[in-house]
Amino acid sequence: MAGMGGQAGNLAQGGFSGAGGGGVVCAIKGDFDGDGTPDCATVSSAKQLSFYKGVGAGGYQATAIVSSLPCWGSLTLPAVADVDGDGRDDIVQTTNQSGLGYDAVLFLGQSNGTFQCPTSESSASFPRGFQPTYLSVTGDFTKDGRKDVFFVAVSGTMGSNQVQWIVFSGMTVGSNQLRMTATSVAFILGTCGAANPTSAQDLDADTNLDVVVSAQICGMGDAINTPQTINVYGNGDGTFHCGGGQTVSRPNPTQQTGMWVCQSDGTYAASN
Ligand SMILES: [Ca+2]
Ligand SMILES: [Ca+2]
Ligand SMILES: [Ca+2]
Repeated sequence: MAGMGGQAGNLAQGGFSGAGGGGVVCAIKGDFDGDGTPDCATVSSAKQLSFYKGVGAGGYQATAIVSSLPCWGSLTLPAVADVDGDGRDDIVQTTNQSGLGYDAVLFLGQSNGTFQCPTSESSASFPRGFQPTYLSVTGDFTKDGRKDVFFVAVSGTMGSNQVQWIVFSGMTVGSNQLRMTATSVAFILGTCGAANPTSAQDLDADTNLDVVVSAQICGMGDAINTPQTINVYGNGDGTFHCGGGQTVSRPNPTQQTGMWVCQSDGTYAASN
């Protein structure tokens, strides 16, 4: 570890972020080897994923176990969850490196601290023409006992930005493949709009996991309106419905004024 400089004990600092005077903060945290103690993963500029085994109390072994990641370039805001159900946390990362659209890639945590990389570039794809927004939340949205990853996807086309709720689910233990479930949402955010999930919880106590989304709708002159909270209610199979007559603002000026109003069938409809 020569050249790392200055750290004491068994706290690894190479590759960690947020060290500014208050101790180290792990960039990607999860129990990747399944021993019950949180571990840390980092990615180097050489496209190698490093695993720092957790030793408890927020510490990590200083010596990394390095995986070879021939199909990956970077990890940005990855989701961490045990999506294949083997008791070890995994990493789900979105990417557009195929050039054909946005994909999700699944890296399976292994008991020896390495990660199993997909043999093909993609584990699953977003609907063509749609791209994920920045954040994700995890939880068992399909009620099969395995955690899934929820994204908001937008079309990104000029003047519209249609919205879909996207869930990626694991297939079987040890499989790098994901199943994508999309729910089309009958409203748009406007060109400058944005939306991200902020938490997963059972909002309506029907045992199906729901999602709270924070959305910003385009206002006049492409100004961003005040963020609004959208409750996204799970159907237990990876799809979702709206509820409670909830309304979502329509962007100006392209869609005029008015709201999208949740109908009794769980879909939104425009109302002037
Ligand atoms: Ca661990
Ligand atoms: Ca796993
Ligand atoms: Ca699930």
